[in-house]
Amino acid sequence: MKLSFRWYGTDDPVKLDYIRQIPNMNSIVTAIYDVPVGSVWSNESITRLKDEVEKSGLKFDVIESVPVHEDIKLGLPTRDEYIENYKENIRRLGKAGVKVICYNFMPIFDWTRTQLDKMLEDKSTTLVYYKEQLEKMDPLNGELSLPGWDSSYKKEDLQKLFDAYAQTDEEKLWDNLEYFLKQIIPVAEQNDIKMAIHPDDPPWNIFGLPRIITCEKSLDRFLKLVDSKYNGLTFCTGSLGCTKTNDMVKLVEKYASQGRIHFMHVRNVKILDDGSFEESAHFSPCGSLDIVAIMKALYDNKFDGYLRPDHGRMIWGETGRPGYGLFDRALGASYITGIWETLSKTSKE
Ligand SMILES: [Mn+2]
Repeated sequence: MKLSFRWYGTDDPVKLDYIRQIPNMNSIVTAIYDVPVGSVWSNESITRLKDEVEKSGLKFDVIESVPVHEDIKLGLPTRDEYIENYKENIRRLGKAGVKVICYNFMPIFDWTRTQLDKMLEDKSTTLVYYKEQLEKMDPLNGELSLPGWDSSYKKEDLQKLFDAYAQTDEEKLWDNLEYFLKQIIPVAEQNDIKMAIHPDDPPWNIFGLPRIITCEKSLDRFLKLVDSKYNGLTFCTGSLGCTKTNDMVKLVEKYASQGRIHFMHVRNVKILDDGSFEESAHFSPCGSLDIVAIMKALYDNKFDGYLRPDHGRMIWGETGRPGYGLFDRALGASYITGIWETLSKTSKE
């Protein structure tokens, strides 16, 4: 297991030097953020980013994300041009030593929450998804702002995208994903980069838009589209795990034993009764997931990919990017490291 940490570049209030001080930290997970989705990343900006990361004593080997242009997801004629750009990005990142690229295939919206600063009993704040709040949101009224989402869309553009997706059901989205994978996975193989799709978060349709990477059945289907180890998963426990119908321990065991998990996002989530959930501290009793059992499933299957603590709460007065402060994620990283050390020292072999 190679411990890693997401970093948003030089503008991130969480400095690389701080991340470096977290025990057992190995790699930085980052991306080029100042280019439009679908364009080719310049070699200069890749090199600058790599140098910056390596200067701090950490490794530059995981990219999250190279985003997939909506035209690819929609299967528009213009997709081929964007797929060529995507391939070029894989080649360039391969030359820079990158080993894993995380991406997702969610239409329009990335991870979705209804509130970013819900206060918990201990007065920390966290990200939540309340079904009741979501049902009151109108993505087309021009006021919606969501984290992890490109809010630069103009109202008219968003309406056009929604219209386009009205013709794109789940099966069409699967076809478009397959078309994309069949072109990019051979390039990933040639450049020794493992592609790792992030599951949909939350793993169900929102705002009437289809979502397909949601459960065991869909993960099986996804892995068969191109049956290569270069076509793998970012296994996000907080995304797949926000519904009780997904058994995290069983799924981690299954896909880790198949060698198809290249990147783990480990976080805990508290599932509420009505299809809502709250993000919680990593410690198992704080949420609905058994983090020790998840780590044991990885350990027993000799997981040697990358792993990062996922979102954290805001604690100790920290302010900054919701979910991506330093303190709670560092606590999560240390908790994970402690579990891993215990497993390695007490296992029989
Ligand atoms: Mn995740």
